Amino acid sequence: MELKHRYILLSLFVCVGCSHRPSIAFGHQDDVCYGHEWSRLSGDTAYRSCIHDITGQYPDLIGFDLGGIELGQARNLDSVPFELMRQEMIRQDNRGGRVTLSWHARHPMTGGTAWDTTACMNLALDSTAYVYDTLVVYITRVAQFVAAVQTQSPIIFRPWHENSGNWFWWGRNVCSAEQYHQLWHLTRHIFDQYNVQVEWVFSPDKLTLYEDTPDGALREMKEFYPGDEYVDIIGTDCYHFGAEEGIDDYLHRAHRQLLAASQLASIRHKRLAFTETGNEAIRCPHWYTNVLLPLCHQYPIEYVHVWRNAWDIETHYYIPYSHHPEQADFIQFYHQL
Ligand code: BMA
Repeated sequence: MELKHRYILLSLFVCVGCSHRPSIAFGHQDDVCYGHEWSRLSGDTAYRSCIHDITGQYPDLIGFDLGGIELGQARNLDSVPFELMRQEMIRQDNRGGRVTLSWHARHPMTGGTAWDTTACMNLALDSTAYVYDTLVVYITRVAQFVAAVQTQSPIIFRPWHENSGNWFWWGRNVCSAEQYHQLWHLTRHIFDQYNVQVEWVFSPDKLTLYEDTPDGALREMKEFYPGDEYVDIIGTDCYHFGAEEGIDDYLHRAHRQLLAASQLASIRHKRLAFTETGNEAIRCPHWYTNVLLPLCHQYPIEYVHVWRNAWDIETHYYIPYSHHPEQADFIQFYHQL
């Protein structure tokens, strides 16, 4: 079936092809690379899309992750070949869809993964230290990759995400607000050198540094916000853990974070998005229509993005696959979003 899509243009989603799709775009990570129990990663499988499998439409937005490109690897941390990623970015753009890139970057000091929080940022950001050169090389490789992909719509680039958590080496426990700003400024500086035009997204996760009030959440958002000239879209990442018993906790965090993000976006005249969410294995029945849909309709978000359907981890999926019990609920959500 032909693509019905929407895309962001001058801060607005413009409806193309008379889609009956609603006004918030829906994104899915690695959507056309693999899905639950299938993959195109070895290069010999027919074209396929998780979203298309269940809706008959290609996704408005596809997310890819650059983790591994900084080392010059041919595949990312989830085995997606960068050449396949490049081709799919172009194909998505040609369909009129949008692309968002995240980056689970390796640690420039320890050589560990993005989740290595053993060292803090002092040396990485000290331009006289050798690790600074490593960080510059890492960012340069990302800039070169993005520069080489010529798209009509700008790529939505979401670096240094979930910084308010304590799980990444750019996270709050090992990277101060000042260092976090420096990291963004360096990234932007290198992108500018290569004349890479992207839409920059700032997307913290939980906001627990200050008191559990709207003011506390906004204060933390503001403190780590890299600055108006570095950001186009303000968003947040927030996951629902478990089944029904997790609803209250999820809604509490999601409202807290989306409210802070929307307030900051409004103050700074930026766009708003729900940059990552999901309920792994959709353990909560009717999660899409009962939990996510009302949430999305309460904030002026441009898009909502959910994580990947892994081909090799039985329970690591975020949208239903064909004949999954939640398929009908998802389709209803998809058309009402
Ligand atoms: C995580 C999981 C991991 C994956 C990483 C980067 O949330 O999906 O399996 O390696 O994202 O995509």
